[in-house]
Amino acid sequence: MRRRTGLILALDETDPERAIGIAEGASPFIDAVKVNWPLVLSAGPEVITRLSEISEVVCDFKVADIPNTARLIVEGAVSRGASAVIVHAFTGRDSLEAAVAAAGAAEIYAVTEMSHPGGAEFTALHAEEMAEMGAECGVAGFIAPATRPERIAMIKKASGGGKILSPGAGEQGGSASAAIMAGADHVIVGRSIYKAADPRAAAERICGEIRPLL
Ligand code: NUP
Repeated sequence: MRRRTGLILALDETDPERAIGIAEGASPFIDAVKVNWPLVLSAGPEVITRLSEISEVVCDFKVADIPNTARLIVEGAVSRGASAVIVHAFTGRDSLEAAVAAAGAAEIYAVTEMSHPGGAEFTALHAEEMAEMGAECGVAGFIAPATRPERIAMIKKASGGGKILSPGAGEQGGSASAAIMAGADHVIVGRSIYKAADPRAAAERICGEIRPLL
């Protein structure tokens, strides 16, 4: 994924036409749109292709499955136009390797620990090992929490400098600029943009906040 603005829009808006409109308005200020199950379940997987005509698309499917199923999901996302797919690292080396092989020229990002408080309960205890293992499997990078910026620095270091996409700024309490300063390459922001009265202006404001820090 190219870094131009440092901002990824998490498009969890479930009205398909509204979602497309928000992506179009925000497109000058974002590096990619991230789609998750809420939008894909309401709009159908074709929304991936439609959005890929506006911006790069990251499919946040948090794949957590056996290698064969991981391969099928990644192939389905990439064939519809995704530039990147998010998988869980806790599934282990064989599933990660299958995802990376299935992605071809697209990128795989692995979740080591999630940004919500529950993310610190179990997965954070093994995040460092998962980052080392993910780097050995050839993932492009990791998802690390803007709610705990010190963990961004730790995951980046443990992975040997892998790219970091960081959710948790805004509604979850984290700060986009603190995440970038801790080593995130891109911040992922959802509700603070798509629920704003003027989503385009919200994207422009966050972009203006982080761009000077890149
Ligand atoms: O650890 C994670 N935290 C997180 O919030 C991993 C994620 N993929 N996400 C996703 O990022 C979450 O599912 C949502 O799509 C987005 C954050 O949205 P918001 O809290 O900015 O609205």
